Amino acid sequence: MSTTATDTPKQKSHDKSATHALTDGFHLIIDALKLNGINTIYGVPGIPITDFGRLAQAEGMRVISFRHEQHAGNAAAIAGYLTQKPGICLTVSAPGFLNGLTALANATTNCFPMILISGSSEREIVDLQQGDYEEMDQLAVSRPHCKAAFRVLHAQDIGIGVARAIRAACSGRPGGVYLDLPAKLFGQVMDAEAGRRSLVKVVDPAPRQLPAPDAVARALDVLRGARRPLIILGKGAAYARADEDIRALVEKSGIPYLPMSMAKGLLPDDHPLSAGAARSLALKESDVVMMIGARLNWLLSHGRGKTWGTEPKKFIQIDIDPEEMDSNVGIAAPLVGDIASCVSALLDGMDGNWAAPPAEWTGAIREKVETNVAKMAPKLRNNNIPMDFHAALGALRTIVKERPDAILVNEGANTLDFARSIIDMYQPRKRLDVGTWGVMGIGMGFAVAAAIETGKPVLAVEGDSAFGFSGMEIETICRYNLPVCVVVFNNNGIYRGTDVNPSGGRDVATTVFVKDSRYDKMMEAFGGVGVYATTPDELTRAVNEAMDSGKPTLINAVIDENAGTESGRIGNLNPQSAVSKK
Ligand code: ADP
Ligand code: TPW
Ligand code: MG
Repeated sequence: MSTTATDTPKQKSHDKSATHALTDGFHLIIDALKLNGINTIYGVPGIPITDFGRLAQAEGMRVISFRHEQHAGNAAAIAGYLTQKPGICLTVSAPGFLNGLTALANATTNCFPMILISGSSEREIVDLQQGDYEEMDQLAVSRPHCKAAFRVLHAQDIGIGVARAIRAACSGRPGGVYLDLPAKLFGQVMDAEAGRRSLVKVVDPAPRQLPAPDAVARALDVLRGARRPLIILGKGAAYARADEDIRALVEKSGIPYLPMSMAKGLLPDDHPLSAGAARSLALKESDVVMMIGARLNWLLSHGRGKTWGTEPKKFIQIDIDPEEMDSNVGIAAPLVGDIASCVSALLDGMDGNWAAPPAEWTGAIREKVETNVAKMAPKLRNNNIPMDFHAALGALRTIVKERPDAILVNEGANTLDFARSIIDMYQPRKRLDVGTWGVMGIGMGFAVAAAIETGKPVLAVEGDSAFGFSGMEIETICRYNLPVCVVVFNNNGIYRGTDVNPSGGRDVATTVFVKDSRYDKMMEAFGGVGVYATTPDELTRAVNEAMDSGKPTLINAVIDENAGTESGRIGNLNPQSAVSKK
């Protein structure tokens, strides 16, 4: 017996008149997800998955509908990061799938576990390219952008298909998985009991991977020989949830540490061993660097060049992916395994009389931190009108200190770079940002999922351009009445609001927006609270009110349009024309 995807299968699934109970593709997918502890779906409805969303909701799942699949995908990706379970994004075929694919690729790049589930056209039509409604060979398109891609053609394979997707997303280096579900699959019917038996509960989806004892010994040897050691914590370390052991490792070893952006708060940023405010010195002068869940990619200048000084360095690297070793520079002591096991093995190997690094080194870092913090302090208290980044972020810094369990979402160029260095974090996994790609558009998707998955208040600090990529999702935030406070740093454009068209022609410059836009009114349009803030005091009051009330709020913070610099702190990456002057 077969049905079309638009039939409502409700009557069928529990058909009392049949000789035996039946189930179908819709219910098997839902049951397979629930069996594996997955209870939330982020998506956008439409053919052929509209009924799937309805039925999932009817079966008690949380189904969060977005205005655009990319933001549903970003929500799923960060849900994966926050929970260690793959976040699910559900889309329609071809264009919906492609919209979600950007987020899937971003999840894979950032090592977040996520599954993109898209409805698709039947293979018979796709493979002959006969022009179906929203036809595309989605499985082939997805492959280069994710860790694994699977298609399920028969209802009895749904259990194993979902299990493979979960296993692939979570085990080893986490990442994005694509699951292709052709329209006809949803309506396929089978015996309910056989269906139940076909489901697979994934046992131990991310098995521990113990490091080899000789690799641990080698790492400890290199560390013992260091005179100016440094630990770099990455978002892999935050993801791994080995918070206490990582703190113990830092404190027992007495080694200064540098948190990558999303690892901020793994240890509180005001910890005496934090080298956060002495980053340049720490990278340049260190002689041994232990990377924990961080890659030597562009964010660390590939481990070479001016940033790293002239002294030769030895690297110890802890990572679950063996191929990460030697990807940019030679690794003296590769430690392959899961971070919890590796860190615990290192702790075990540090005997009682482990010597702290020379005071000369830790003292130099401490001194630099204190000098830089003192230098920054007055800038954070300035009362310039319009506000500059420092004044506005000085206000937000205090709020985050007072509300350490709030989640900070952050994107933009100057808005990102300044916020990252100014706003201290105090708890793990509280800072969510543009990640490995420096991608704009994660803002509202991350904010929605952070609120849904954690129940904590969310503060999204957004450049006005960055906000625009996902701005329509404030309707989603209002619809689900989420405790999200969005602060738009409105400097009238990308980097600055002051550029002029070099030709003198009628169009405005490529980086400027409508002057003095009122983003706060967008929020009001959907029933949320909109606030227009021009001073640090107004900003402080409005954010505190939003965080206390939990009401969806958008604060348009007016920022000096002259205050920013091109590309924030990575202007050096812009290629320059050799023949024309800007
Ligand atoms: P950051 O951007 O913060 O520097 P990256 O995303 O570059 O961090 O690096 C994260 C690294 O962490 C990846 O190489 C990934 O393989 C690794 N990783 C993720 N989870 C674990 C884990 N549980 N154990 C070990 N390594 C992990
Ligand atoms: C998907 C390029 C990097 S930062 C940025 C863009 C467009 C916006 C900066 O302006 P904003 O911040 O947000 O107003 P501020 O404070 O400096 O004024 N498309 C994607 N990703 C990236 N990174 C870009 C474009 C970019
Ligand atoms: Mg801007």
